[in-house]
Amino acid sequence: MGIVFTRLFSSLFGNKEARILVLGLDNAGKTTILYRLQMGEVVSTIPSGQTSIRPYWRCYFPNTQAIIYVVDSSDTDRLVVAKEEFHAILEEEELKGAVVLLFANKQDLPGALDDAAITEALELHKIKNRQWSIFKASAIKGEGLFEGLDWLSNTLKSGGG
Ligand SMILES: Nc1nc2c(ncn2[C@@H]2O[C@H](COP(=O)(O)OP(=O)(O)OP(=O)(O)O)[C@@H](O)[C@H]2O)c(=O)[nH]1
Ligand SMILES: [Mg+2]
Repeated sequence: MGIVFTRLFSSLFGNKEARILVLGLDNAGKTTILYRLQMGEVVSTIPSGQTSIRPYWRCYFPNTQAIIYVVDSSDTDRLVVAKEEFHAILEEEELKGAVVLLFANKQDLPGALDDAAITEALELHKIKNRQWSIFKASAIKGEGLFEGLDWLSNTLKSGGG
């Protein structure tokens, strides 16, 4: 699981700062998405695969308004792990108020599952008391990313997060 913390200063967010965590298994496409979006300033990046340092992530959790969770939709072998990591994040006390945007990334790859299939695999119907949405995306092609961010900015503007 890799994690990236970013602050967005953007007209999308009404020129207000939004504190956003970008999470997902290693290789999901987090860095590619942030690069594509030319997202503000990346505050801090923690490399993937270091489960031992996970407790230290918590210092980044306070005041997070939104979580962007990135899934490699073609990596069907690891969807169970992606699901478990996702639900563990939602359990974090300090992230209880955060809005969740999911990207079903790598839609350009053959065999990629669509948003409905990822919704099922990640058991998103179990999400309670939280605004969330999932978007198909291809970070490589630049598809679906702005649709997702648009939803996120509207949701934050209307008081979510
Ligand atoms: N085909 C395809 N490849 C993608 C897409 N998004 C990312 N990739 C590729 O997947 C690999 C991993 O992408 P990264 O953005 O580095 O993934 P990450 O989530 O930042 O990975 P870690 O930093 O290891 O946690 C790279 O080779 C990317 O080029 C996509 O939409 N389609
Ligand atoms: Mg990365």
